Amino acid sequence: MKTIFSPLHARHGGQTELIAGEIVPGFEKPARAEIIKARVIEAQLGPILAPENHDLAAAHRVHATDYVAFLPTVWPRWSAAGKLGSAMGFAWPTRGLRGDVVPEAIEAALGFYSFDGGAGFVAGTWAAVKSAYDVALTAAALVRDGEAAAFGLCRPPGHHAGRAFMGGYCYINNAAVAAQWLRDQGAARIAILDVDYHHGNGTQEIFYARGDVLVANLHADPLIEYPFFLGHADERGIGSGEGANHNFPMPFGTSWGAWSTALDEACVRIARFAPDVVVVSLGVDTFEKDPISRFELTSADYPKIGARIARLGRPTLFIMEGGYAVEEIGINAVGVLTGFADG
Ligand code: FKS
Ligand code: ZN
Repeated sequence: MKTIFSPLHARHGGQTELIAGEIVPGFEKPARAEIIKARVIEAQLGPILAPENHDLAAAHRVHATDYVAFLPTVWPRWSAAGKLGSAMGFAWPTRGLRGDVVPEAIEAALGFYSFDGGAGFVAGTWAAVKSAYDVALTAAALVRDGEAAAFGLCRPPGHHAGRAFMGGYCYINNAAVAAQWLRDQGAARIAILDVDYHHGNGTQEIFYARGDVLVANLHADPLIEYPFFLGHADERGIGSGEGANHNFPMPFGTSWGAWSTALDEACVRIARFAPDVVVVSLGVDTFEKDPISRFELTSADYPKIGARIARLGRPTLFIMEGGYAVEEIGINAVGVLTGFADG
């Protein structure tokens, strides 16, 4: 399996986040992608290739025009306003406030285009976000051209980013961009299987009214876990998308037994949908030692995930999402891929 990787991801680094009232170094850090890349080499998964440069047309297919235009302007505007730390919003247009007027002040515009303060910008953030977009599209092109599978080693991740908002370490929804691009390249049906610990609220929102893109999400119950405001089992899609959204919320402490039962059920529904391509939002923050998550998967479980996905027998595009146990992130993420390749 080929991996697409860009060193530009590392331009997004040193950002901070707010956890339990304290400003801490971001968990979503450059070492994550570097360690996965090193493991791809060590495990001899296959060649590592640089992405091709793409214009933003494919981003406009899933994101709002004004939102896409906003992203590259954030850091220049923030630093021009004399602000020094990570750029992020701190006021959001919730119920009862105007959600239709974009404020002029950059910190307010950031709030307008976010659902939380979890997607901060530093000077190199846009360059990294754009590189992850290029990585996803270049990996998608390999699958379009007939590869059985490809790995887009995207960083930053994407599945919390919606049509017009960032959040949860995510800016552009790499998996959604790739899925829509594959549709535009002639695929009739795409299934997105999101195995990250957190619900992929952005992906769900983008495709919620669509019958041509099935979205299946395995995640911690939003009643008790981030992103909290989406991901319940009764969210099944609307209009022609009715029945094409599948959520599998699970309690803290979930380990392979219950998790794999949900994976099986998601795969049965995907097989019934008969997609031309399966896009996997690959998060490995389901790991027992993940510092911000509360599932109990072990390193031995990840190859079994890959093997189950391989049984679908469909061209498969893996897009990297979360995973914060940096020491084991390479073993776990690449474990899924070798499990797929051997499966
Ligand atoms: C609450 C802290 C919430 C935000 C967690 C973001 C998770 C991101 C992710 C992604 F794949 F996008 F990277 N922190 N105590 O893992 O879903
Ligand atoms: Zn996650």
